[in-house]
Amino acid sequence: MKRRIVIVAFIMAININLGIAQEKLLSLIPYPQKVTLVDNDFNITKSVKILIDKSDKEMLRLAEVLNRSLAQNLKITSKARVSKVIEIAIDKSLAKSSEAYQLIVNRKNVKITAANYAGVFYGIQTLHQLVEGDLIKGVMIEDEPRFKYRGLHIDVCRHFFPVEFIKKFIDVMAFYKYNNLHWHLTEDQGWRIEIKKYPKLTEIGSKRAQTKIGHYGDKLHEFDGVPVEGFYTQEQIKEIVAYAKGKYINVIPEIEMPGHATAALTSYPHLGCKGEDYKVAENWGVFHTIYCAGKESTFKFLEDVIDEVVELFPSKYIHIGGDEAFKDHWKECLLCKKRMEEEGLKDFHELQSYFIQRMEKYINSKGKQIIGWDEILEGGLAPNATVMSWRGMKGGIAAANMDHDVIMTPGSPCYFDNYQGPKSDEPLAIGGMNTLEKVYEFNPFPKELPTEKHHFILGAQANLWSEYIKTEDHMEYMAYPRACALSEVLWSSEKKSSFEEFKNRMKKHYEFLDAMNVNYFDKEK
Ligand code: TNX
Repeated sequence: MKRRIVIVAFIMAININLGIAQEKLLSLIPYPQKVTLVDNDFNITKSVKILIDKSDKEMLRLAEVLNRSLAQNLKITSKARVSKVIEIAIDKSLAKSSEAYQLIVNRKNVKITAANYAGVFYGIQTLHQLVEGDLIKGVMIEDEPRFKYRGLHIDVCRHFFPVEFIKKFIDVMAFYKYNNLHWHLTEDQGWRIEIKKYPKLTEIGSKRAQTKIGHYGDKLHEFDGVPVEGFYTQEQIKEIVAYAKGKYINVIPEIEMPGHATAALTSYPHLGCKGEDYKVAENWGVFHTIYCAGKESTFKFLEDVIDEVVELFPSKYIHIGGDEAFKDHWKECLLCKKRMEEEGLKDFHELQSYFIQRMEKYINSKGKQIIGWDEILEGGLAPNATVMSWRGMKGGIAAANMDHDVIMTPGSPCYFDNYQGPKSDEPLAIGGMNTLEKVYEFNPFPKELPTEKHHFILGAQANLWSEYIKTEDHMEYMAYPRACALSEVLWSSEKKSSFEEFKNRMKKHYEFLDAMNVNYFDKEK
């Protein structure tokens, strides 16, 4: 009896291994949930047509997306009777997650079906990765993401990155099935979003005279004398938001408060407790400058800013920061103390919580939700807030246990501004060590969190803080291939492949990145 069990287990093991071994042949990232190989490839010839419902405008646009991703110019038809077709269609009966799709490739046809357009779009991304010359590998794929929030964050404040680069960044995100771009738009070192009511934010706040040379921990404080400036006009912001939408990526703006506000206070000094003596920061680290929580004018200003922001971003979420707010200026401010008395707040954490909750109420009244860094847990969490857990996973665990939504972005391994290889071989970075393997092995569900709370973990995100990232090439170098690994963490099944096997598939993806003219770190090269 025992022997039979052993034999059955052995045969099962062989089958499972063979299954995985077979899958290894396909260089797909993120790897789909279910792949079955079909010994029956599809040949793309000039006579192949794209079959769609032409009365459907979005499908027509997706047919063009398909043509572009296949580097083809195939005719688009609505006639079902043509012989060889690549069909893309909505099928409402596929009621899986809103981003699920099915992809079938055989000798005669290619067919992508999904209950929603996003699924069709993801099917097209997978199809793109299956093309070898004029051949598409025969497969049957059923796919849907493991997490509904799959994000990358980009800091355009410490260094500015132009519109064209943001679009290119979005292109690569879409290729790896990310669906949220967290756009960090305001900081001590620069305010990067045009606000019509407060023009000085960009006239003054988007410019700094120079930048500290070297690491901020260095004793020597030498500056390079090179001005850094730049901001996005509202027209450019709309352009980027629309561009991202076309790739099923939601753009979440971050307007930092109450700390990280030096550029705003340099533009409008009366909003700070001190009322004067601010300068757009030229160094890195955490600053003492903070919006005054005692003045009504601070809230009026921030509400006005939010009024313009909500018009520009259809995103359900507005990120309001909340991180690293030193309270020293509040402690010396009579108005802040008066506010605490009036509101019955017992410490400065509670004053920060008052600040965030007041802004949350305003943002909720606009039909939007706030996201804040995990410091917003201190002094009392705003009732409807989603928490971004960055100081490890503990903030996220606490928030999920309080039935709040969470996005995991722990410094290790989600801070892509950290080193990815030996320090001596790498360009200057902030510190840490987040290797590709560490990213690949990341599990956004912490062991300590009870399973019944897992649904509060919406997903995860990697952050690209740009203190030491000055160029587009360098930004891409820090992002890839780590963002490829994270895409698989976020999309593929928990029982995903081994890291060795992922690295194998990555070889083909270095070619994809080359084809997209994207720079990357590649230890193997
Ligand atoms: C912490 S993460 C910050 C950023 C820095 C980053 C550098 C967070 C909410 N605040 O201001 O750029 O570390 O890794």
